[in-house]
Amino acid sequence: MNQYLKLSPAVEKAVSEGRPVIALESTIISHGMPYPQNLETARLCEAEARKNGAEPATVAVIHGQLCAGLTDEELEYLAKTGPQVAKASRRDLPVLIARKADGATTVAATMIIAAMAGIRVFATGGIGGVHRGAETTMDISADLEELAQTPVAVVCAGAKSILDLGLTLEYLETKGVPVIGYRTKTLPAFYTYESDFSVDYRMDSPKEIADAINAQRKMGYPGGMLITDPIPAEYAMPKKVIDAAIEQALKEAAEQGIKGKATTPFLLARVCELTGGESLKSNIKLVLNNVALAAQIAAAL
Ligand code: PSU
Ligand code: MN
Repeated sequence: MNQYLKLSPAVEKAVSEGRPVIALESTIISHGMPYPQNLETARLCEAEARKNGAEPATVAVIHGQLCAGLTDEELEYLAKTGPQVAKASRRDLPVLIARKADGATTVAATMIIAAMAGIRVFATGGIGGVHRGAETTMDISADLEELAQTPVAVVCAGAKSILDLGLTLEYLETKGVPVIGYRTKTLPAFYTYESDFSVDYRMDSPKEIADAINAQRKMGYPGGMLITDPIPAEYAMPKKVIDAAIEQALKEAAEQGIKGKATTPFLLARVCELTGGESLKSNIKLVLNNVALAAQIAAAL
């Protein structure tokens, strides 16, 4: 086992016994939602995974250790410290380890640590992707490269339209990442259950998805899979409301010269503020929905 990896006793036991385990990320806790809803959501996600028969492994870097499975004190620390905790993507891991520092892991970094731990399914809210205007900024999330090379299936509610959804799909196609729609042919757009884009394949059961994941592994080539799980209709937001908030947030980001790793957290926080509590409520519901599906897929593997 990797010398920097540390599994919680519950995760270690579940992995070694071959029981279902799912990874959960921590940037969503520290940079994706405000306190105290972030802490409540992190705890609810763990409970939802257990309810659906899977052991939750929330991933973070703590004192330079790559942790899969956190204590409640660690969850609370990440939630309360918020954006003061380093946002940790692939490029940040070596430095955080060397400095024995803490980091909240993005989708990319969570996939790396999940794969090291032998965890094959991971649930989150939304992934990073190709940002609008990427043809000049070159802002493309490391999450996409990770999906191309690391064998973990990521369940998400699609992507927020802070991203260019069409270019994100093109990038995933180039990189050979299958994009699955759970009970839909349409790519979900996070707060809304549909967009103008299509997924590669529609699948209607956790078993069907598990079969594709197993086939990908048995072929012996690298890479993950993106499973998009639409927000339940009763929690979706009106498209007009959310589009207006996103446009406003993008405008402010450009005016303030927000760049690099600050871009996604800035946009997430502004969209949340601009829509009041409504978008946050949707966000929490869709994450829990994804956790339930991820747990069912892990059980079917
Ligand atoms: N999109 C969301 N919510 C999130 C993120 C993205 O709707 O919380 C977080 C995830 O942790 C994701 C990261 O991996 O932002 C992407 O950041 P960047 O675009 O800087 O790669
Ligand atoms: Mn970026």
